[in-house]
Amino acid sequence: MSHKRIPEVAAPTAEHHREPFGIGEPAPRLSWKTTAPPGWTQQAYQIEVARTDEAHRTDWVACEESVLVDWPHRPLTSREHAEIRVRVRGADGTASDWSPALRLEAGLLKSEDWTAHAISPQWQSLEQPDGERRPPLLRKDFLARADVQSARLYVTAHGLYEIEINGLRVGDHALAPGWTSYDHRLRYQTHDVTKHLRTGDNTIGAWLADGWYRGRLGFNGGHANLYGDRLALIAQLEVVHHDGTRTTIATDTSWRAAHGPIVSAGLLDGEIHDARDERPGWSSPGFDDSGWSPVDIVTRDPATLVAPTGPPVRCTEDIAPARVTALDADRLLVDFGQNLVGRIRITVSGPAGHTVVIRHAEVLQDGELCVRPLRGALSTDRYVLRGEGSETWEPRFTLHGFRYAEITGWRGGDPHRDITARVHHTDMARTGWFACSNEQVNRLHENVVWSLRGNFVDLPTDCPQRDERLGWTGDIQVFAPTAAFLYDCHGMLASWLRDVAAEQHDDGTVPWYVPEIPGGEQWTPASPGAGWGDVVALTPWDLYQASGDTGLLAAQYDSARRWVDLVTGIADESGLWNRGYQLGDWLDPFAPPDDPGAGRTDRHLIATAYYAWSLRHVAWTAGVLGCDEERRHYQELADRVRQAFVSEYVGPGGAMTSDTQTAYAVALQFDLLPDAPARAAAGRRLAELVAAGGHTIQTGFIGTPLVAPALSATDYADTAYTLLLQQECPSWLYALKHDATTIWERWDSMLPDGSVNPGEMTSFNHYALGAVAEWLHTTVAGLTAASPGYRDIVFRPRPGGGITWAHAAHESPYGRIAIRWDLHASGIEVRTTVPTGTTARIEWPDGAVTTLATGTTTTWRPLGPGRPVAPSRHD
Ligand code: RAM
Repeated sequence: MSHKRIPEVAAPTAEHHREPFGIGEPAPRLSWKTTAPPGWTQQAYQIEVARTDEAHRTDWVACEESVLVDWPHRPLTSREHAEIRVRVRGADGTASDWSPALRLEAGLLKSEDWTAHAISPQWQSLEQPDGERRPPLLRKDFLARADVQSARLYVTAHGLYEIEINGLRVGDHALAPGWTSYDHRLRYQTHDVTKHLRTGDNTIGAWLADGWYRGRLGFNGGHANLYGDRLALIAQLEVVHHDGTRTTIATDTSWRAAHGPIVSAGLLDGEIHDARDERPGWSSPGFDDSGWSPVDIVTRDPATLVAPTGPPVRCTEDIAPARVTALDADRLLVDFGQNLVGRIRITVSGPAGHTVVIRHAEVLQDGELCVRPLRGALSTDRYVLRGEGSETWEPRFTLHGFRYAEITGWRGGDPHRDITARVHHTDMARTGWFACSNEQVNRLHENVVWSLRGNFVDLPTDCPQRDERLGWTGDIQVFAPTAAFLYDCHGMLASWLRDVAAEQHDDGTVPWYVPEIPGGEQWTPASPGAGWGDVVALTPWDLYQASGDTGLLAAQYDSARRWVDLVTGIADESGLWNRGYQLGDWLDPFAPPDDPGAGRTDRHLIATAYYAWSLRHVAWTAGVLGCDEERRHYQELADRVRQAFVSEYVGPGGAMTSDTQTAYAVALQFDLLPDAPARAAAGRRLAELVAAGGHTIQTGFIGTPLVAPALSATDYADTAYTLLLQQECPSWLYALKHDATTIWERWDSMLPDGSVNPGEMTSFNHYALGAVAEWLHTTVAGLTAASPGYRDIVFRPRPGGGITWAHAAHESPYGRIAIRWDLHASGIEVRTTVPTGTTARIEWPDGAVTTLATGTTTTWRPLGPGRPVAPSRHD
């Protein structure tokens, strides 16, 4: 924190954009962060919107808010560029200077802006849907005048695309345009291509591939052509001249298509690239495309084209091999030391036609790749050499989940230099950090971060390696609070939640996963599932808590209501949701490996609990949105369901009908118990059950995120720590014995004897059980939001488990929040950082409260009772 007397404002941000270029909001809400002396508060702000034709400055607006403030001027029009600056004034009259500018640009905001047609190689009308379908290249030559002022490319595809102009790749997005509910919403991307153009002859070229649009997806063999059987490109290159006029080069029937060097590219199966078939110069002028084929126009309603609300998928890190073992003369086993999601780049040289085969796996068995957990995903890339010196290749249109690779036909030099794993995921800003004195807990936390990275690939997936990789609603429902602390995932999840709402069935049923694809008898047609469908009521609220974004609540409100209204229709007269198929406490370690839904907690107890909890959230949401009548309606229903829950599942003295950790944890955390004595009894029983279980885990997807918070909320934090620090199977730390670098799907994805769990659902990269990280942030380190967007902060450290210090930091909408506590022989020292614009306090383990000013403060409190608190020190 700065000691300057004058407040300083950083460049503002728009909506949740990390890169506000080609945005879809005509009136984006603005946020800014101020650094000011302790005690300073904003009383007024002024915003300047500089646009091409005018610079508008608002008057001083009397307002304390600095997060998601309404757009202050007339809405942006398509393609419009604006520069925004902010300044603020405090109660004492001190005003900041103008902030640095945010530069933003609108995309194409109206469907009439699109003149581009969706074009597809003509030959695709003759392709056999299940035959070999080689991905195409598309190209077009065009002329550019000398007076180019700027150029923009608006682009999307049926399938995946990569664009080149004059031989140069455009942008660095991977797997664009991403996976949305294509029939409702297809994202387009905007690129500044001014520098790609030159006066005179130019060429634009596109690679296309099957991707999610027509590639094979899903389990049990999966399905291809889920959205259509023809790939297509929609590209609109707009060149603005110095005199303000515009020339547009758009996809139409003048483009030409041919097969390229990619033989096949599947998200599950991998990519085959035959470099002998490359067409040098194909995306540059002067290339002879007379032998190329014509294209057809296919259908795409431009009204379904939407701008992204979150960042793209891209390569965020390169990882060199940690260990390389030669298995045979030309077969290498590469260990990257980290289970990750991405693809491998190789540099090789050898004769034309020689093939290098790269297979991927998360784990080894008997010194070889163990590919059984991949089920129907081949995850194999093949590169066929051109035969001309050193060749560097990386697949374009696939990603794999792996730590290990087997490379056959290796023809490279030093593998540590010539083999690289390229980590890919949605390129969100990191916003949360945690560390403590226990290295194992730190590794557990790192594993959570890695599982988040691997599964936030345009949509929140369950796993990144096998023939699944779906947007399972239950997984993100339990993980969203953790995710929203660690990364700024609002833009990405807001987009996905739009798709969830769009794919919600007419009766309100939320699909098990979104986008919804056929999934066999168990999942198709989807039926309402507690904990999964509840994503529509709970996750917007969780994101709102992290961001303060009421707009997201408003956008998802109907979807949330439709869900609870549906359940109200299914529940019995008393309010119990006691019928229908339920997954229960999925993957409870007591469930048989082949029946993960058969956990020990009554499935309908869980269903009714979730029903009440979602009703409560819908009532809160209605309250925030000012819908008072609905708030009352849902609150009354919530109270009724709570009563029904108590009569059905909670006996006299608080004993529950399911005597399980999950039952007690759910009842406590969803506030379903009648009174304080019942809560105390439930806490006691929960602690007894955890102790009786030898402090090993006895919970699945539903109970796991709740058990430690429920224990610490009822004064059994010590029990929670013992559970956290357990190393025997099943436990959070058990996986570390097997060198886990991500969170597993099953507590025992790897069995204690080192063999891979024989269950046919055994992922090593699944974030759901990592939701315990939320407890590390809020309770071990003690950083919590007491109001939406961290406008009010409570530091509530609860030391235990022999941990001598802990630290957490979060880049909140108001700025950086941090805590570090250290235990000393006689007391606890807490150093906190509180951003301008927020209030904060420390709630000590003994119940005392210290109010904090903004800035960085060190506070000390003795651990024994009755000793005075040392005064806080502000620095
Ligand atoms: C499996 C995965 C997924 C879970 C569903 C119910 O496919 O474990 O994470 O949500 O089942």
